[in-house]
Amino acid sequence: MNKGALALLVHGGTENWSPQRWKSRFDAVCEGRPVLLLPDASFDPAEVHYAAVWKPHPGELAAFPNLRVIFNLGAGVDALMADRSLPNVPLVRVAVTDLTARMTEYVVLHVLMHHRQEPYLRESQRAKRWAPKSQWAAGAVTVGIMGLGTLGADAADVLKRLGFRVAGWSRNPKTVDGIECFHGEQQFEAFLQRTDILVCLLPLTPETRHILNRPMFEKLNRKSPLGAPVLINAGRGGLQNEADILQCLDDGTLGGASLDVYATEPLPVDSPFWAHPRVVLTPHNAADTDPDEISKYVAHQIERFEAGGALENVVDRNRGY
Ligand code: NDP
Ligand code: OXD
Repeated sequence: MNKGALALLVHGGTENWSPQRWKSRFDAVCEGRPVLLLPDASFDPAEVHYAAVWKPHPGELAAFPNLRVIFNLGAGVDALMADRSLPNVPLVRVAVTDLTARMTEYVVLHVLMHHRQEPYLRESQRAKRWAPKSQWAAGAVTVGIMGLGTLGADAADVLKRLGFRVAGWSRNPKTVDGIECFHGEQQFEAFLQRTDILVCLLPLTPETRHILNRPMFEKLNRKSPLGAPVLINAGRGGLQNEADILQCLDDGTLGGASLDVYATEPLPVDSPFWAHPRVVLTPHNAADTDPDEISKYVAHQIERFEAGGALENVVDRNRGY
């Protein structure tokens, strides 16, 4: 019997999201199953049982009448949730140790960069100025992580082991050894008040859109050795009010920001973020999804599903993540 086809829709545009690269990895792991790279493959839409997608265009997935499962090739599903015609089949997201480790690398790199005054030290190097400022210990700084899910929890654990005080904020109550846990709107302010470096690893949902804004930046702790609080956002651009971030950097409400995600991607060339002296900018590559790892992850999930097993990491469509 023919295996139901897997349609591959990848509209990322950057090197890691080269459609051909993903197609060759899926071909290698989907033995006996046709892998159709859209939009070019010629096929009967009724053959498609599975879709593996990154930023599909709204309406694209509704074209498959026999679709059984949608696999998002990343962790965040906001682009899919915005598609009103999204077929009502299970939507699986990425939650694997490879991606988690990559994000933890990014978070640790940027927390350390601000904690160890790297922007100042690089500036001193360029000016050939031998002028070290005194350095405080990690234990003098509280890192507050918004989103204590797959990614936030791992980053919190590693930061804790580096000696930082770590607080986390989630939707539901949590208990994590060595992490001060806060949840919900009621505990948001208490979480912000003790946070010196704010790391955002939230999903973008109607509840979290523009949550990173001036009134919340003003509640962050201003009495740490850093002088002014720092923002690190690797969640989604839609979480941040970009005009507020720029104004808060300029008036000292924020001392610095590491940004990986933006309201418009690619970031337009005329964005003030590119040249801002207190912004450390990366092009949405905090944690790439690796085609080798993720094609295997999807192929295993399909095999298990066809053998009657349960899918893992299915998105709760009511919550939006
Ligand atoms: P998870 O779903 O595992 O975790 C999400 C966390 O956010 C949970 O702790 C959840 O709370 C919390 N949360 C959600 N909504 C709210 C809310 N309204 N108030 C308070 N807390 C809330 O997601 P991941 O950790 O896997 O990924 C997080 C995000 O990171 C992705 O959605 C994606 O946008 C982004 N990402 C960015 C990448 C990049 O390269 N820049 C790469 C990969 C992901 P609770 O635990 O109570 O449910
Ligand atoms: C993701 C991403 O959501 O890379 O996985 O942004």
